[in-house]
Amino acid sequence: MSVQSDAHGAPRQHTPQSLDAWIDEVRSLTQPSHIHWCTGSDAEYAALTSELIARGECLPLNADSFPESYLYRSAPNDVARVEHLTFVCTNDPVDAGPNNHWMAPSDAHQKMDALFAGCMRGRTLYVIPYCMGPIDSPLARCGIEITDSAYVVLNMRIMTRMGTPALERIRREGHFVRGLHSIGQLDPEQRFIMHFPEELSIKSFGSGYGGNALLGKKCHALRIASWQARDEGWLAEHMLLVALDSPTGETHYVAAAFPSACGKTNLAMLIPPDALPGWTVRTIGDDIAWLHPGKDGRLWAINPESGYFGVAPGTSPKSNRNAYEMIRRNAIFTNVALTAENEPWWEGMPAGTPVKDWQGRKMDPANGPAAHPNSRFTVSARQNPNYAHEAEAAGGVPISAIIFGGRRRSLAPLVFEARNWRHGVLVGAGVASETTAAATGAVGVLRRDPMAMKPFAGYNFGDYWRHWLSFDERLTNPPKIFHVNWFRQDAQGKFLWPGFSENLRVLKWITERVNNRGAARETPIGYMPNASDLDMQGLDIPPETLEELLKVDVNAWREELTSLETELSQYGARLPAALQTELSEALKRL
Ligand code: GTP
Ligand code: SPV
Ligand code: MN
Repeated sequence: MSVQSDAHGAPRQHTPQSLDAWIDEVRSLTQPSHIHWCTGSDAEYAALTSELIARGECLPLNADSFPESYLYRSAPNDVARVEHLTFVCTNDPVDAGPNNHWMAPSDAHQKMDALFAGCMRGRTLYVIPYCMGPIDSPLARCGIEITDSAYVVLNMRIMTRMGTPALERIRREGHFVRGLHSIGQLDPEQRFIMHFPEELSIKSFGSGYGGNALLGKKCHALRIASWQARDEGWLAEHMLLVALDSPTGETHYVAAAFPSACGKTNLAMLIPPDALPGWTVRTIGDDIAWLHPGKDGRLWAINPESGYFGVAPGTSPKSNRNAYEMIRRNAIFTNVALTAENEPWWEGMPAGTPVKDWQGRKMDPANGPAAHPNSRFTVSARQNPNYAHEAEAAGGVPISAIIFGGRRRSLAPLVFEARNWRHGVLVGAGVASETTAAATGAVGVLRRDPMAMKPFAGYNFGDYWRHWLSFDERLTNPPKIFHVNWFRQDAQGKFLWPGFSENLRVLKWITERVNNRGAARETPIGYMPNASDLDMQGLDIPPETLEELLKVDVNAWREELTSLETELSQYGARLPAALQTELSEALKRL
């Protein structure tokens, strides 16, 4: 049978009645033994944790050093997002675009419903009502995830505003995004993540991990929301959101889009270096931002999430003391290693010795790293010592600057500023980055990742850029757009820039540019600081290294933009002419 009841195509309004009807349909399709409506209470969280522990699916960690924290090990074949199994199912394949895998909605429903048939026999079906964004915010949107994974419930409780208040809002508003998820048999051959943006629904089968399974996150808040945002005149982006308080008492709100595992959580939680006293960085969000044009002509942003699903490896008191402190209680660790003291461990940890690797095997370096490179912590944003109270603001925060960035060992300088909004859209469209362990597949391969949204844009990139360009008209006071790269390397593979705390030096220049104070030189790729325009006090970097970081290799950039032109041409008639014009002009400047 099919859980699809009315014709595909038109976006539907979900009435409270259709919520109950949908649950009924899913129940008869999946045949669970029990149904549990999640309230989001502490008692529910505790009961589910105990159940997982009793079944041996989850381990309590050292109660003294990591109170109320747990280790979860996923299936070894299920450790990251699976882009090759992720589909956007629109009636017209062109609407999904060359940037997405596509399947006809009717075929996809048939395929998925066959997998879902009877899949919850002997299992509990959890109904998770959740709200993406502050519960009282008009910019927030609700969804319901149905899942048979208690681990998903626990994570969704941390990552979203989950439970009774969300259900009340859904009953009141009468519409929500429908997400149906089952871990199935965790068989990679029977694993698909399907999106039906025209129906505002998601079906995910066969994975229990991260963005494949926590449907509020990438599936709803990016793929489905980006589609809704296009229709309604806003943007759903893979961006951190941060408040920068300067020594002179100004606050700037900045959004930054970097691809997966390229430094969003770390930048969002930056601890200022001692050499730059008086600065404070407060975190609004670390992964996703929803941006709306305000009546004042500025762009206003909320973080739809309420927790962090952060990369564990590399997190240490040295790289980020706040992140390290934040995860020492009430945290879920997934696929990290374990010490003899029953403490979590990963590569980059300053102390401790792993005795068991991420699969629970006796530690043996021959088996590779102790923690999986995409091992993660899940923790409430409120545990961040520098949590920004503005994260609860119903109307969001006004954005001064948008930063794009990627992980590039060569070419892209430390920082440059786009000439204007339209040029900034081209800069975003040109983002390229070396692949990371956040998705399955080869790591370290340079690929195009426009706006860090390659895996997450729920529609044709051509239409997406057209939508971005339209904000030139919608915003009378648009954010300035920048590009950064913390990942330049020398011939020996050593990073040229110290990164982490020291990135504040670049953010400082960006806020000066926003205030029309910072000095810059005009280059063929945009405005760039001279070495003397960056505040480098207390940081010992050889002048020739800094020069290398701020150099524009005109020949290499010409090749870069020529290859971008070839890539953009695949969008054919959907590619906005204005973007092509912008590119031609950029090439001419080179
Ligand atoms: P997702 O959650 O996958 O979207 O990742 P993210 O963009 O939030 O990345 P995160 O901040 O977790 O960083 C990923 C990896 O990059 C970690 O191993 C960090 O240690 C490393 N990293 C972050 N910032 C920097 C930096 O400024 N310089 C260098 N060299 N490495 C960094
Ligand atoms: C990412 O890959 O960008 C993440 C992790 O933030 S996941 O939730 O798996 O998408
Ligand atoms: Mn991410």
